[in-house]
Amino acid sequence: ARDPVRVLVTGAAGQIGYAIVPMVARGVMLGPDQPVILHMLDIEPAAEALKGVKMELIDAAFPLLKGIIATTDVVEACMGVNIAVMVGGFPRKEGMERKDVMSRNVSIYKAQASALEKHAAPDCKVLVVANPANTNALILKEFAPSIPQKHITCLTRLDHNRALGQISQRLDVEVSDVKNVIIWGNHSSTQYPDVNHATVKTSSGEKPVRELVADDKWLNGDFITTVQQRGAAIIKARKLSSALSAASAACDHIRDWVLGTPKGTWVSMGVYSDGSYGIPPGLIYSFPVTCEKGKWSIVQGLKIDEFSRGKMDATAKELMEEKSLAYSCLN
Ligand code: NAX
Repeated sequence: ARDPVRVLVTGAAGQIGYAIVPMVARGVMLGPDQPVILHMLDIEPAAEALKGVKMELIDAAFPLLKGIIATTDVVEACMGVNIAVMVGGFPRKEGMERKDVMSRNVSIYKAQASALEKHAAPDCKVLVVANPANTNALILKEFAPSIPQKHITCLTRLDHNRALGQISQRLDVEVSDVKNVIIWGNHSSTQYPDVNHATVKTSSGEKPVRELVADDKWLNGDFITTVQQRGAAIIKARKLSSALSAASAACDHIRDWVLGTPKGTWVSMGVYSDGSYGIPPGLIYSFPVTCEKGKWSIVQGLKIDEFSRGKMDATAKELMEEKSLAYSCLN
C-alpha cells in the first residue's frame, strides 16, 4: 500500500475548508488510490468549530483517511506536510482600508511561511487560496526561501473553470469538451480571461471558441466581465462567497500539478513569473501551464494580440502595486 500523503488545509473551519476536507478525504485531490492524513489549522476563535469538523470527518468513515490533526498550533499543523492548501486569512470587512487588510495578511503569511519552511516535508507543494491570493503567495515565497519557488502557487483555477463554464453554457456544449482558456494575472477583477486559444471538441474535430461563438463583442465584453465579477455574483445570490466551486478548483489545481495535465490541455495557475510573455519577474501571476511528473511549465509561444497585451499588462500593474503595498506593510 502507498504511504499516506499529508495534506494541510489552513482556515479549515471556514466555508471552503468545510467543502474541501471531504474532497481530500475521498481522493478527489490526489486520486482514489492515495491515502491521506489531513492536517487542519484554524485560529483560537474557531477551535470549537474545527473540533466539530474533525468529528464529522470521523463520522464519515472515509477509507482513504488515515489520520486527522486538528489544531490551532501552526507548527503542529505544518509538521511533515507534503501539500499545503492555504485557505486561512483575514477577510476584507466593510469600511476597512486596503492597507489594513494587506497588513493583516502579510503578517499571517509571513508567520506561516516560516512554519512551513522549518517543518513541512522538503518536497512540499503550496497552494494559496486566501485573498489577496497572488500577493499572499508572494509573501509566503519571500519568507520560505528554502522551499523551491516553483513549489509556491496561488489559485486561479476557479476563474479558469468559470471561463470554461461560461463558454459551455453559451454554446450549449459539454464543459469537458471546452479547453485551453487562459486566466492571466491577478485573482481579482483585473484578471484577463482569454479565449483566443480555446477550443471545443466537436464531431468534426477541435474548433476555435472564437469561430463557434462568432460574437467578438460578447467575447471581448460580457464574457470577460462575467468571469471577472462571478465571485460578486455568487455573494449576491448566496449571501456567502463561493465555497464548493473554490474547493473543487483547489483540488483540480493540486491534482493536475501532481498527476499531470492531459496531453494537449493546459490549465491556469498563479506561479512565480520568469518573465514569460513580458510579465515582470518577481510577481506571482497566473499563466497557462502544463504539468508533468509534479512540475508545471508555462506554455510558450502563444500569439498575443494588442487587446490581450493591454489587459495582461494592466493586471500585472495591479500586482506590482499590491506587491509594493505588501512590502510597505513589512516595515
Ligand atoms: P471563511 O471566513 O469562511 O474561512 C476562513 C477561515 O480562516 C476561518 O475559519 C478563519 O478562522 C480562518 N483563519 C483566519 N486567520 C487564520 C490564520 N491566521 N490561520 C489559520 N486560519 C485562519 O472564508 P472562506 O469563504 O472559506 O474563504 C477563505 C479565503 O479564500 C478568503 O480569503 C477568500 O477571499 C478566499 N477565496 C479565494 C478564491 C480564489 O479563487 N483564490 C475564491 C474563493 C474565496 O473567495
